Amino acid sequence: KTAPYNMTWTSYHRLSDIYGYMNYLAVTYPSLVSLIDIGMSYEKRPLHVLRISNSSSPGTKPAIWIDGGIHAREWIAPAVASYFIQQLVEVPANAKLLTNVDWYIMPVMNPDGYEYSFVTDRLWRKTRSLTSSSNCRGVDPNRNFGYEWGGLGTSTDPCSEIYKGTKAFSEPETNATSNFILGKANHIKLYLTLHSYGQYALIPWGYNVSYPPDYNDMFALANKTVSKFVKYQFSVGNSADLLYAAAGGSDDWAKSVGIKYSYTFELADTGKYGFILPASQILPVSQDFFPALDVFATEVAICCG
Ligand code: PAY
Ligand code: ZN
Repeated sequence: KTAPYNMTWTSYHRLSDIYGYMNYLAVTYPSLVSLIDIGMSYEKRPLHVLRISNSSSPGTKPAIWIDGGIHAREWIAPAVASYFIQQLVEVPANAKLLTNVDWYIMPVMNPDGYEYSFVTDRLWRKTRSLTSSSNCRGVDPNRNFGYEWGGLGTSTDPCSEIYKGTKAFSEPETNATSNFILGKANHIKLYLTLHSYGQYALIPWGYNVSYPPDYNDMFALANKTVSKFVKYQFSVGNSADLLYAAAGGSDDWAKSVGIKYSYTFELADTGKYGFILPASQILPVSQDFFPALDVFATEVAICCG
């Protein structure tokens, strides 16, 4: 008997396979999973979020948000996010992760870019919206969020890889995502965005080398989390310190709207393959990371339950 979906974690999958799997789960486990359409991309692809909750009234427990695929070419991120979905929903031993928290997982925040990176340009990073330059498309979604928008590490040039867009949330993808999160801002206590590569756990602020007042709490939790990792060693620190200043990132915005824990995790590797991480590493990367979810869920239940 073959599965009624095409998803695996041994190769990278097109959007239709990832969405097909999310849809399958929503139909198969209606008491646990809801497929939420939060809007449309520039090219009119649906923006799918999966809510995983064993609660009869979701919204009463604290929640954890995880997204991937803000950047098109970082294929490991949607693969890992969809692995988390699979583990949380389909592995009974992981049901304990649903006891104290609800999960919102958006594996592909930038579906137009993701598809474009399969079909046309493997190293595409941005969205696919038209710009004022007829030769250059797309905005860097991770420079398009509305906190300190347009600051350091951003560009006004539509041809730049770090083009910030014409205004904060100019992109339908960042606009829909931020509106959805804002609507749940009382419940979401941890925001995690998956990128690659570098093996870093990055902590706000990213717009400048400066630290939120509860930076130490964020640092302690990130450290506890990465100490679970066996195969892939991560460095933990402030974004602007460890990498570079970059304003308009989703993590800064999430922190700015009051989500206590907000992180950008740069997944494997440290540069050998970079964005072109072999599919044979999807499972090792995902399995190494998965125990982090328990660390996060435990802390969120304590801090904010
Ligand atoms: O929080 O400072 C932050 C985000 C930094 C990321 C960004 O530039 O948006 C870092 C890059 C990313 O994942 O997009 C790192 C990769 C390797 C890149 O494209 O340079
Ligand atoms: Zn990225």
